This record gives sequence, structure tokens and C-alpha cells, in this order.
Amino acid sequence: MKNLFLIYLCFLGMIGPSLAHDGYKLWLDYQPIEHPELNQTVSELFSGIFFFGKNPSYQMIQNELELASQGFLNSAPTFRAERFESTKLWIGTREELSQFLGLEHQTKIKSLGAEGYWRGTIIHEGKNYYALIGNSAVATLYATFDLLKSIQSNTFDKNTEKTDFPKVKLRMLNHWDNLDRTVERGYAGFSIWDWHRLPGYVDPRYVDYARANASLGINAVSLTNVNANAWILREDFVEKVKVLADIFRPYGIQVFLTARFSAPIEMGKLETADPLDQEVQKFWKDRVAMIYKAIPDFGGFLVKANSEGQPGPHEYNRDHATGANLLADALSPHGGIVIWRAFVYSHEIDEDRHKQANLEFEPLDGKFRDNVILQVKNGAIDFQPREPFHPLFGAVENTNLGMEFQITQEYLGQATQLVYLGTMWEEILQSKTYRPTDSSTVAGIIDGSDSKQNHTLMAGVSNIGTDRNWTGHLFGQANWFAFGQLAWDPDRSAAQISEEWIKLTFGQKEGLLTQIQELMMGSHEAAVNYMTPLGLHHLMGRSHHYGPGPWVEGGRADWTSLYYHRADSLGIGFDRTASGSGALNQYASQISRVWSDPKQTPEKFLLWFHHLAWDYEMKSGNTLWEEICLHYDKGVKTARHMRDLWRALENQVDAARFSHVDQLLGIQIEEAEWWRNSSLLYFQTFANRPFPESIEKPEGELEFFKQQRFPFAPGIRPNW
Ligand code: GCW
Repeated sequence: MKNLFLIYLCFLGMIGPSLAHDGYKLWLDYQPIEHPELNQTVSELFSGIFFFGKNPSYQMIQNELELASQGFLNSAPTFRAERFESTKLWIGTREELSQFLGLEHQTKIKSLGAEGYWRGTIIHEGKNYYALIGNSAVATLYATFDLLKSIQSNTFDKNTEKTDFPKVKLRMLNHWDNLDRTVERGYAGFSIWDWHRLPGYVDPRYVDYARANASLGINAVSLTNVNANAWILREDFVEKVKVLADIFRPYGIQVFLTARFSAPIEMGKLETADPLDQEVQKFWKDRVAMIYKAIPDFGGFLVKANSEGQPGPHEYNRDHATGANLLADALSPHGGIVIWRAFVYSHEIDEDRHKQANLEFEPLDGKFRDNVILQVKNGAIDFQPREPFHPLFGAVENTNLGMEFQITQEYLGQATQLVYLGTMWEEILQSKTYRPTDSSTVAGIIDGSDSKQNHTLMAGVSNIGTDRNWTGHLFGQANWFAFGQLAWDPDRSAAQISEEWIKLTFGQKEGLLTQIQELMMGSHEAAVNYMTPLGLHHLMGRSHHYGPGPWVEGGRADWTSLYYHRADSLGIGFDRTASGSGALNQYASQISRVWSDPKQTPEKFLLWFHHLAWDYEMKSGNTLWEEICLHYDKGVKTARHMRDLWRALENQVDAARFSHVDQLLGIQIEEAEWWRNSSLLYFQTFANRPFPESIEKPEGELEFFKQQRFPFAPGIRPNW
């Protein structure tokens, strides 16, 4: 019976490709090396591997080399017990190798910091060795992954040395995973953390997850939703967390948890969570000590307080610094860190939501303990398809600021759309803040080179779930990958990252790289065009944020679309200049002065900062209305072009992955048309002008679009 089924699958042509390329292996898919010379070189290296010391991370390196060797060469590698036993590949820390190395290597490597590494050829006593040398055991693991990637992408050259080190200290994934395994804004199935079966059952996925992260240099993970449940801080749950921490440790990954500010009431049976109350302080000290007993290298807490209904210090008339310092003081004896989110806004404050984080945090500059990092979303509203950089970057001098990107595509097509986020993140990171110095960029603030801050952080809200391919859409993997690369070095280029990902994921076939790269590199701009062009924002369906909802109104104003687009018979856009909300003034004067004038505002941010007449003349000579129409239409056309690019690859990509992406691109086109048609029909009711001749006339009935409901869209909070 079973055989019959297999024959059936083979007949359908499914079994080979679907088993080989179901996306599970991510970018760590070690395929046979076809190039004879490289094959020879790698075979030789893998025939004599020697570790200069003993370390749990070396065991992980050994496991990885075994996997790689099987994949590359279809044979097992040989590990030698003695350095003299015809070894070829040397692996160790600088200290371990110090007795054999000259001073030159020593100093060169030392200056790279604890996570830095060097790889290259060493001549010792007249013999050549290839060496992976790190300043720590984990750094040698990074060197190993780097070596393997260079082999996979056919760029390995024994005679070229390479050094590398991360520019940002904490490179962290934030999971918004609930304890019942639902994932807030998760579109790839359920949470991979199987709390119910932990600690007894250890899913092999945890190891593969750690490998994938370590291969990118991601060194921290917060396991639970920022809309936190205090239950995770119970002793029995900490036992479960310990299992994960033990698995992640040799991969260099530290575990963080989200702390619910009201936990002392919910778990400690106290009557208050006031940060200045001694019982509350004791509660946190004891809880933290209990966690460190189980997990000695616990990273600390990630906290969302006084935002969207989460409890916080404001309940006790205390400010955010007092709240954060409460936890910081409990953590600091153990070396832990508080990551306090700057995503706060309250509807009691009658201010443009754009301004609220700066209003709250600028006055607190210098009041946070040194082990507090403020985690700031890339833009001031909320992970919109495109936002100008958050005005907090550069606005404070004595506060550690970290970046929060959203890898999961809450507002960017979720897991049905191919949107490569590398280009969007690059745009943010390379933005000039003009503070603290004229040449400062967001990247320079994040990595400390401009801000001179002690603790540096880049966090990404994870897009990982139980789907076989981890991220729902295969190309969601590229966003996880790009996040890791940019956290390592915020100045890397999105194009270069996409090239690397494509080679590791699809191999080196002729033509493949350029086609897929074109598809990826234009995908974010396409989504912005068919969703929210020219600075429009927050136009998604209510709550689930799936699909268009520019008509959403009623209830809390800053959760509606009308609040953001402000369309009326005269024009459209949010005036954030001095004549409007004044939010533009939160930027450095070099920006606010110039962008106060719509003519000098980059058109991609035009309606973010200005309310303009429908007939306002754009740089192209078209009116604003015409240009809005053209952008929506262009977005749809690019989405179609993306599928054409993909279809041209039918014979070069395996059937399983081809069909997966092809089907989703089909949905993406439909969704792009849905966005364009419904948005333009809606905005036309205000603009009262015809559609330009050159665009496809939007089809459908506005009323029909308005009536669509998606109660079962994925990723919604269970309590909504
Ligand atoms: O983008 C909004 C999301 C919420 C999320 C919140 C946040 C975790 O819609 O689902 O809650 O941001 O970042 O805290």
C-alpha cells in the first residue's frame, strides 16, 4: 500500500523535488559541489579537521561540518585527534592557537572584538593549513558558517584571508508568540515553541532554528509576545525556557523573555506593581534570581508598557524611566538588560500619534540606567509599507537606542506576498539624521559609531512559525536572512544580501540570479505603490490588517484610516508641518526646514507630511490625483511583471518551489488589483475627477469592497 502511494507520488513528479526542496533547510541546504576544483579543495580540507580545544560550540561546528560534508561531498569528514596527524583545517580561538601563531595574526584578530574572526591560510613549520580563528568559540562558529556559505556560493578562495565582526552587539529576534502557540501577526502557522510538551519533549526544530540564526550571527531571542502573559515567569515555565536556553547556548544565542509589568499583582499576590514599592522591587529581584539560577546567561526582559492597553508605570504616576529602572536594577547584578519599547501611544493625549514617543522619551534622556535599551520601531507610526525614519533616532544623547524592524509582514502582504524587505531597511538605515553630527545616519546611531552608546541592538519581529518552510512564503526566508545580515552590519547593501540569499537558496544556474534579484529588488516599491503610495499610510483593513480598508472609520480615531489620509473634496494627506500637527519639527532642522516645503519633500513622503490639493502639481507635471492613480496602477503592473520574471525560470527551479511561488504570485496580483481598484474607487469619491487615460480602469463596486470581512485572517490576537 505504502509503495503504491510512493509510486503515485513519483508518477506525479512530486516526490523528488518536494522532499529535496520543501524549504525546510533554508539557506543551509548543502548541495553537491559541482565545480571539480572546489570539490577537490573542500575534500582535502575536510579530510583533516582539528580543533585546538574543547568547547560545546565546537561540537556544534563538528555537527555542521558533518552535515555540510555529506551534502557537498556525499561523504563524512575526518576529525583528527592530533595536530600533527596530517591536519588541513585548523579550528580554534586565538588564545588556543596563540602558541603556534605569530604576533601579526594575534593582534589582527584581537582587535576584532569577542565575536570577531579571521579565516585564511597559515604557514606553520613550512606547512600550509587553512584556519578558522575566532576571539571566542562562538566566533569560530561564525567563521565556520562563513566558510560554508562561501563554498555553497562558489566564492571560496583558500588564498584570500577574511576578517569579520558584528557591528551591533545584540542581534535579536522578537517572537510575538503566545503561550497557547498562536502567534500575533504570525502568518506561518503556529508558534514553534511547544510549551505544553516542554521540558520533556524537545522538538528537533529547536536545533535547526538555532543553526539558522547562528549562521547569520543572530545572538539573542525573545521567546514571547510583547503583549505579555505573566505566566511565562512561573518556575515551571522557566524550566521549559531553560531547555531552549541550553540548546541555544553553544550557538551563541541568549534567551530573553517579555515581562508583564503587572506580574507582581498577577503572580506575587501584591496589591500594586508600583516601581517605587519595596515589595514590588523584591518581587522582581527574587523572580530574576530564580531565572538566573536556571539560566545563568539569561539575557533579560523585553517590555511593552503603557501601550495599547499593556500595564505600565503610568498607572502609578511614574514615568517610563522609573519603570524600566525597576527591572534594570533587578537584572544588573546578573548582567541582564532591559529592552524597553518606545512604541507607546495613548489616546488620552490629543496629539498626532506620530509625536507621542518623542514627547514621552526626549524628556527622560539620561534618566535610564545603563543596562536599559530603548527599542524604537523604524518609523513613528507602525511598520507601515514605507515610513520615514523614527524621529527619536538622533533626538536623545544619553539613552541607548535600538532598532525594531518587523520581519513578519503585518502590513506588507502577510505571507501571501513576495516583498523583499532588505531595500526598505536599507533606506531607513542609510537615512541621515543630522544628529548628533551632520553626517550621522540611523545605522550610525544603531551601531554606536555616531551615538557612542554602550549597548547596541537591532531587533526583528520574527516571521517564523510551524510551516514546513518556516516562514509561510518561501521568500519570507529572504527577509529573515536579510535581517540577520543587517543586524551584523547595518551598512550592508540590500542588493548584495539578496544576491547571497539567492545563491544559497537556488544555486548558481545561469540567469537565475539576475531574474530573481530583479524580482526581489523591485518588490517593496511595488507593494508601496499598490498599497500606500506617495506617503499615504495606515489604510489596511481593521484589526487583521489584511487587504485595503481606506474607508475604515469609527471608534478610536488613530486606529482608523481617515485619521491618516484625511481625504476630502479639496485634497488628501496629513499635515505634519508647523501649520498642522508639527511632528516634522521632531526631526533635525536640516530635515524639518527643507521638508516643510512640499516641493522639497521627497515625493515618497509627500502625503506623510502634507495635506495637498488634488490638483497640486507634481514633479512629473501631473496633478497629485493623476500621480496617485499612476502609482497604484504601476504597482499592479509590477506585480504582474514579477510573475513573468518568475515564470521564465520554470525550467531552472525545481517543481515544488516553482509552483509554491508561482501560486502565491498569482494571489499577489489579485491582491494588488484589489488594493488598486478599491482604493482608487474610494479616493475618487473625494477627488471627483476622472481616472487618467493611461491606467487600467479600476473594476468592481466600492460597496462590495467595503463589505468584505475576514474574521479568520491569520495572526490576529486571540482576545480580539
Ligand atoms: O503593529 C501593532 C500590531 C500589534 C502589536 C503592536 C506592537 C504586539 O498591530 O499586533 O502588538 O503593533 O508593536 O506592540
